[in-house]
Amino acid sequence: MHTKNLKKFTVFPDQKLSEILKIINIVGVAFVVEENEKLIGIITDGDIRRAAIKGYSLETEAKKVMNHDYFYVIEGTSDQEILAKMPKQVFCFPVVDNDGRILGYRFFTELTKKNALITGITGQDGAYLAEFLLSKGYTVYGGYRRTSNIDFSRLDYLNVKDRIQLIQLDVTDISSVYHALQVSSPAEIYNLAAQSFVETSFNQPCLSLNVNTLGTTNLLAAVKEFCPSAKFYQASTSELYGKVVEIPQNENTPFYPRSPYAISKLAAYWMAVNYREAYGIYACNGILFNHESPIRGQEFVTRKITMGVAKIKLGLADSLLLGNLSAKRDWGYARDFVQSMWLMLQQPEPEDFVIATGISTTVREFAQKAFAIVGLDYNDYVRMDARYFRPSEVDVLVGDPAKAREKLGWNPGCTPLEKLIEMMVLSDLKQLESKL
Ligand code: NAP
Ligand code: F7E
Repeated sequence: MHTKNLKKFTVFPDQKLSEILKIINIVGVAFVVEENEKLIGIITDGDIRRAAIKGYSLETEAKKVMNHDYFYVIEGTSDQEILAKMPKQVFCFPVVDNDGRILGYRFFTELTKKNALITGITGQDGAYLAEFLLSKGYTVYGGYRRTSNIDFSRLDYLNVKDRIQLIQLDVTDISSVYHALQVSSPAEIYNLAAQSFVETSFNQPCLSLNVNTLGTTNLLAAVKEFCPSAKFYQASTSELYGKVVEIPQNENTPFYPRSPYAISKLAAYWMAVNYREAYGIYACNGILFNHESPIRGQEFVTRKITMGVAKIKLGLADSLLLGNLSAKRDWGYARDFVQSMWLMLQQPEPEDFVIATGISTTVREFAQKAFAIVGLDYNDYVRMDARYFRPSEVDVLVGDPAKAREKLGWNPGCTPLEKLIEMMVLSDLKQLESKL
């Protein structure tokens, strides 16, 4: 189509829609011009459909159904140019060729789509964070490691597995770290990979240090070399406070780690701080207190209890063996907590944040509440077993989330503990019943 032919497709804003439609039916577009023939916008068959959906009558004049701000782009315009030219956020806009033919439509979200890399995608937080980032429009890359029995059950549980780009990644293998960064070119990296079970860290301290400390260092070193502008989230932990020196614990509370796990995470914490201070990497530590869910690992005390309750209720077990019932933890819901990870990476400057509910509960009370949900008394079933006591215990943890509330707008009271326990018990009952 030559430029002079375009005149055939020009209309005035006040022209009758029936006339405009005749033109649009030919090439799918009409050019809206002023009296002096200066182009002021285009109107497309898509606009007409949108107008109809919005409930306008088909008699509406062109200007009422024209694409917002008359915005369209010529094929080949770069995303940066489009964003710079865009008068305001336009949900959907047409792409035309030089002859004015509509080639298709693009969506604003495509222009701003970001890639995120999550290490430890198969874990509890990996699954919930993937779900959350997908809902925000991210392209999510998830690092998983080859084991003899790869388990994607949490991703399946949340129905996200098929929407994630899975990459083989063991954080202790620097070549796989390089590869993952290259493939995903992430704007944001969430380092959740860890040997995360405190008890195991007493038996496998070297492995815990290798994965948790060296793994984090591998990632930070690779970020510095290959994607220094990527934002980095480090999964730090309330275990850093260990033998606590003050109650509640905040971002300024001194650390006193009490297990190889906590020590490995403390070094990783400082690695993140050091890469921030030394190289200007946007690295944040999320100092998260315990957070649980129906997909929590069954070795952790909360899920061990809720699964135990479900088994006892269904006659599949007659007792539950636990260790230190007096330990106190600040327990929250993982789905609420992962949102704070993202919020940390949206701040103007990288900082560290405590994420907690501010309420501490004993293991005993947790068990009492869980048994009560199915009408049982925990005293009749819970037995103490020395095997589950730790060589050095963390007696009490309770976090002060004031900074996160104020700076991130994160709400610590999202899901009450009673609700969380009920959710976990009911989910475990359902899971077991489906196998009976
Ligand atoms: P999780 O369920 O134990 O998940 C840990 C993830 O790390 C799994 O996907 C695991 O993969 C992966 N992983 C282990 N070793 C790896 C390696 N060498 N390379 C790559 N991936 C590896 O832990 P979570 O509860 O989701 O916690 C997520 C992170 O937050 C962890 O770093 C944890 O230490 C930290 N954190 C958790 C809490 C909490 O209460 N949940 C609180 C504070 C901090 P496999 O499936 O292959 O084992
Ligand atoms: O223990 C006591 C145990 O293993 C909680 C990890 O996500 O949160 C988690 O670490 C408490 C401890 O979690 C049993 O002695 C009693 O005092 O559920 P847990 P954790 O050690 O607090 C932190 C924040 C993390 O960062 C970690 O990655 O419960 N307890 N009896 C027991 N614990 C277990 N596991 N099993 C028992 O039978």
